[in-house]
Amino acid sequence: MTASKPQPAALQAVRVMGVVNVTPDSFSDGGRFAGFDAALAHARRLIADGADILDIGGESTRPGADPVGEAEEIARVAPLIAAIRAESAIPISIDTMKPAVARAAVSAGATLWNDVTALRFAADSLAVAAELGCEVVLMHMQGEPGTMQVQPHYDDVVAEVADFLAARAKAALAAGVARERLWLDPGIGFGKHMTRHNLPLIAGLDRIVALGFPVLLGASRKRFIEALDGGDRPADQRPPNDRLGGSIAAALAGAAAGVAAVRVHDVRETVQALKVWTAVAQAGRAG
Ligand code: HH2
Repeated sequence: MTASKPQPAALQAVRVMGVVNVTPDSFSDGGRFAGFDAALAHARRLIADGADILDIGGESTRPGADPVGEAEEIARVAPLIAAIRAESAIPISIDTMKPAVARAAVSAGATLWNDVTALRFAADSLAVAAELGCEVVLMHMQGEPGTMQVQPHYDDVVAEVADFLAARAKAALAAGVARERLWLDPGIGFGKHMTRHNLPLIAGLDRIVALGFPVLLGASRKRFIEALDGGDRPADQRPPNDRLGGSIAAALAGAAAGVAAVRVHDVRETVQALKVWTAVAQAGRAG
């Protein structure tokens, strides 16, 4: 009699979150979808391309971006969320630090609050998240968006990011956010040296996954890719939308580490890459 082969745990499907920036100045697609019609058309495109979640943002987080007032940010995102919700059941996430914007977005149909400040921006962020009852992404950032890339420092980047995220999850739970509604995100590019911090973080994603919450990875089109593949081209010939290969490589590294979702600009290509990666991984397990 042969011993039965141990059955590996089933592979978890990685969800694809498509980015819809309704901003004039986002780092990779600023201005392209700033108007309502263009943004709605882009959202439809991402749904058709296979997105599992849409992340709607009305304020850029890149260093040097113009701050946006609450009313303006709501005017950018709420009608768009309502229009998408009217025609699709796709989960919608709101990318904002402001509780009032999250509140308006949830009223319009969003079910996830993606906060790059991990509910630290306003005194009532934690309480509003608990009250809204939506899912929440807690993201790690060292410093503030305007200055975060000025000499970020860590002794052990993976340990420090993991400790921060665990502490913020504890704070959210204590404030009344349900455990099953929490996500964690290491915040690639947010107060991180392009290669010295972002690469070990991607390599160490399994330690963030081990905290026991779904993990979101946002590496799409970020500058560390250009740091690895800038070549000799002058800066004006290295646009962020020339980082597709690197973005997909990072998404697959996330899949291998067990992340629950990847936040990407290029949905179609990422969906295809994940399908092939998953099929190969499954074939390897079955064989
Ligand atoms: N990255 C950006 C914005 N929001 N949210 C999470 N949870 N994780 C990320 O990595 C993340 C995020 C930056 O990308 P983008 O939206 O394209 O640019 P901008 O902030 O300039 O609008």
